[in-house]
Formats: sequence, structure tokens, C-alpha cells
Amino acid sequence: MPKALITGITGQDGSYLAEFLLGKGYEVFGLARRCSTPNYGRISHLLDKIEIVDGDLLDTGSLIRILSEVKPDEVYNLAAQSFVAVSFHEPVLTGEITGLGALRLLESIRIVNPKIKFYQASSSEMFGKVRETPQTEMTPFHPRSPYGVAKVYAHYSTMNYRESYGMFACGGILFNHESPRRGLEFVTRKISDGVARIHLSLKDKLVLGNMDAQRDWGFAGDYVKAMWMMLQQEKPQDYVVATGETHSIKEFAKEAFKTVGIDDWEKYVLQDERYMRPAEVDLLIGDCTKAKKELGWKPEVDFKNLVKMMVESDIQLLKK
Ligand code: NAP
Ligand code: F7E
Repeated sequence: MPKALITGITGQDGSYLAEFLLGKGYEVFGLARRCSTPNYGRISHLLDKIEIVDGDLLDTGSLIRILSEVKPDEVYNLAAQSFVAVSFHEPVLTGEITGLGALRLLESIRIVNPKIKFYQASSSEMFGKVRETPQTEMTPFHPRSPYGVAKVYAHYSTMNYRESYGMFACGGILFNHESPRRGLEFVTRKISDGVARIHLSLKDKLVLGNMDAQRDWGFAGDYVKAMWMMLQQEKPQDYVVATGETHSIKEFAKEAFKTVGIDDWEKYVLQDERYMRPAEVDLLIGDCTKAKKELGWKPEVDFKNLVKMMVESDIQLLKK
């Protein structure tokens, strides 16, 4: 039975990837950091099928110990301080976890067993102020936040370990992917939760920041498959994973309100400077031709169905 270690197991992608790998017959280990209150909400249904190991990307010793004890065949590095807005408030911590954290893990793998296959959760935020549209694996990076900068560091570290030590290390350059398990602070889930609350008369307004930004949004359940596919190839490479469609925050909000029969959605939405960023990523749209051709991957859930899935799930959740 192959063994996989997932960092960031308690996060959105960690939970979907764990489900996917269990379905493929893997023994799944999840690295989780200690919290004063356990935060296993997204993986509570999996806790009897996976093993949680204590560790932290800030603590190299913990990574070496876990790799030595678990002896994984594949490591998926999904752990990060992943919220762009907070990265402006906590830039050094973001650099430590999201940037150096990946390097600590790569170096630990090199020391313990360089044959372990490694997946790095790289991000479309690395493109930032985009140099070309749509973005491909060859598009130059121009990150616009401490988070984006840290992801570029982690991405280049991954390439560097591949080229220097021949390690099987891949960077998946994933564009935004969402789901009912998305953190409530991200704009899509903030909107789906807000719309559900307005629909159930639990609140009357939704307060957002820059509604003109455009994102290429896919479904997280589709995207974790691409992570696994990358590690099954003959050669380690980097791949863009995206839908190839872009929509503004306004369009997302309009579609979400439409799901509950509200057409005059602008009546319910306010804008507040508080949610604006010092530098914005205005437009992202990915070209995933390489992933389609070489991995045989394609997105299954489209924009409308993603919005519907999220709003309906939040309505059910609030009713409970
Ligand atoms: P998420 O929900 O924010 O999950 C992040 C995970 O990282 C959580 O499990 C968190 O644990 C863990 N973590 C944070 N700091 C840690 C540390 N010091 N040591 C160990 N674990 C730590 O993120 P996601 O949406 O699932 O995304 C997964 C990965 O893909 C992230 O690296 C993200 O940056 C990247 N990415 C995401 C997207 C997207 O659209 N979702 C797109 C491109 C790339 P706690 O529960 O303890 O906080
Ligand atoms: O913002 C705008 C905001 O926080 C999207 C992470 O998973 O994807 C994610 O990063 C856009 C931005 O995601 C609000 O200014 C407007 O333009 O949902 P977000 P993100 O910054 O794109 C990438 C690929 C990652 O790698 C990251 O880890 O929406 N926006 N009003 C708002 N954003 C938030 N959060 N809240 C608002 O009220």
C-alpha cells in the first residue's frame, strides 16, 4: 500500500486530497500543528481512516522525525499561511511558513530519503501583476503580496531541488479553487455564506472590498486530482491547473444572489476600504493546456455549478 504524507491536512485542499488518496488505496498521514482547540472540522469524517502526526513547518526537527517514522512514498506540501490579506499584516510569519517552510521540508526529504516524491502547492498569485494573458508555465512571475513572494520562493526552491539533487519535485501552479469547505475569510465563501444568511433573514448586508478583481475559479475537489496526477508522471515538472475562464467578484456575487432568487443584488452589498489590499492582483486567467495534454486532467465543475454548490451548502449548514 503506498503511503502519502499531507501537510495542511486540516485545510480545504488537505481534506479533499485525503479523501481522494484513500479512494486510490493509499495509507494517508496528515501533518497537523498543535492548536489549543482541535480544528479537525473538515476531516472529522476521515479521522478513523487517516493518521494525524504532530508537526509544524516552522520546526525542521519535527519534519525529519515524521519523514523517518512515516516513510512516505509521496509528500504533498499543502501547508501555508494562505490568506493573501493577512500576509500584508504578518509578512515575516508568512515568509517563514509559506516560503521557508517548503524549503525546510525539501531539505528534510533530501536528508531522510531523496527518493520521496514531492508536490508543492504553488499558486497563480505568483503571476500577480500579470505579464501576459492567459498565464502559462512560461509566464514570468510578478508577485503582489508577501504571500505571492513567499510562494515564488517555495516554487523556485522546488525547482532547485529537482535540478540540483534530481529529486522528483513538482510545482502545481493552481489558480483559485473553492468549495463548501473554503475558509470563511476568502471572498467566494464570504459571499456564499452572506447570501445564505440574507436568504434566511439572518443578516441584511454583505460587506466586500474590491469587486472588480477577476479570478479563474475552479472546484477544489477537481484540483486535488491534478496534484496526484503530477506525481504519477515519468518526469517531475510544473503544471498550471485552471479552468481558462475568468469572472469578477461582482459576477460571483450576482450569480450567488440569483441562486436564491434575488436579482437586485446590489441593494444588499456594501463596499468597505477595510477589505482592500495595498496592492491588488487585478486579473488572473490560466491556460492549462499542458496539464490537459500530459496529465489528462480537466475541470469537471463549471462556474455556475460551483457557485450553486457553495450557496446551497451554506443554506443547509445554517439551517442545521
Ligand atoms: P487552507 O485551507 O488555508 O489550509 C492551509 C493549511 O496549512 C491548514 O491545514 C493549516 O493548518 C496549515 N498550516 C498553516 N501553518 C502551518 C504550519 N506552520 N505548519 C503546519 N501546517 C500549517 O489552504 P487551502 O486552500 O487548502 O490551500 C492549500 C495550499 O494550496 C496552500 O499552500 C495554499 O497556499 C495553496 N494554494 C491554494 C489555492 C486555493 O485557491 N485554495 C490556490 C493555489 C495555491 P491550521 O488548520 O492549523 O491553520
Ligand atoms: O480574494 C477580492 C480580493 O481572498 C480574491 C488564496 O487561496 O487564491 C486565494 O487568494 C479577490 C481579491 O483570494 C473581498 O481583493 C473583494 O482580489 O478570495 P481571496 P485570493 O487573494 O485570490 C490564490 C490562488 C491563493 O493561492 C491563495 O492562497 O477578491 N475581494 N472583497 C475580497 N477578498 C476577500 N478575502 N474578502 C473580501 O471581502
